[in-house]
Amino acid sequence: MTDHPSILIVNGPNLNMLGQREPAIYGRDTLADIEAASRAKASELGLTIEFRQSNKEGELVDWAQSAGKNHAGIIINAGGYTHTSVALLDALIASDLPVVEVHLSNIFRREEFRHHSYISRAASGVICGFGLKGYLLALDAMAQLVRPD
Ligand code: CA2
Repeated sequence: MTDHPSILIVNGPNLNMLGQREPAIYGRDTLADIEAASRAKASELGLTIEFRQSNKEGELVDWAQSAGKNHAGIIINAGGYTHTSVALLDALIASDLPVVEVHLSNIFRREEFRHHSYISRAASGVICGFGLKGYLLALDAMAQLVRPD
């Protein structure tokens, strides 16, 4: 784990539909495309990743709670739960791991209710508005957090 730290990349509700609807907001990349690009980027950075998606809040909470057993950091796009979930915030804080929050869209150019993220209080930083590239930027940031030079 110290040689190639493992990063848990968590995707929340509806992100499994990427590429099928709303391309004007979320682009044409599928979640599988994001996973493949993240895997390649992680390998360049000397990291490994585990890439997951769930539509269930409790499952996201479970993953955050147990992440510390096998992972050195968490990158999370919590989807709609970003704007609603105190439970996910609590679990991310309890993980005691570095967290980078990512969003495909620029949530600040969108509806007012998307401007607030509950989970940002657990995050070292937030990246939004760069589509798939945001996940790669998050990995760059995470590499620094888990292995500062
Ligand atoms: O911009 C992001 O990455 C979001 O986390 C995406 C969430 C949204 O609720 C957040 O405010 C911002 C929604 C993901 C839904 O993804 C879809 C993909 C294709 C079709 C419909 C929804």
